[in-house]
Amino acid sequence: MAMRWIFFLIIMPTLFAADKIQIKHLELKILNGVKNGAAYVGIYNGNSYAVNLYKVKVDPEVFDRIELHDHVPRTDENNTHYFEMIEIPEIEIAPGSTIFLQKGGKHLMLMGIQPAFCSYKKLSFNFFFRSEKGNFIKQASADISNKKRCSQ
Ligand SMILES: [Cu+2]
Repeated sequence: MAMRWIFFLIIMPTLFAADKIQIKHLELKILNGVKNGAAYVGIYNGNSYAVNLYKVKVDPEVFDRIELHDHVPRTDENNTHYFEMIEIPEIEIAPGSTIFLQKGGKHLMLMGIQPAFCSYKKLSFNFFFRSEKGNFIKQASADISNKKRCSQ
């Protein structure tokens, strides 16, 4: 009986944490003839504490890997301003707020699109979060039935 309660107390907080995360408008940008793609998404954190997205994996694995990216402003030797895309270790989402991973800002980079990409109509994305209440995973699916890339 005691064991059951210990199990309950350890597991339940992270289940609740996942329940209060909403993954919205997951959208892939995959162009013809390019090696990498991007994914845009809104993530709402309804918990009373911050959560950090630190990894995204796709099932089936049709990309070499998925990286978290940001655009940062830079200035070159001719004093020209430009944005550089860099990999970042994680993305924090404050309590009660939504973050939009989108073009020109933080985004998911789909590295190395494999030929197998064209064999599927749907992909399942697993978003890995850490928080003060433990780690958890949230899933969202992306419809990829409409792909110009694979039409020839
Ligand atoms: Cu990128």
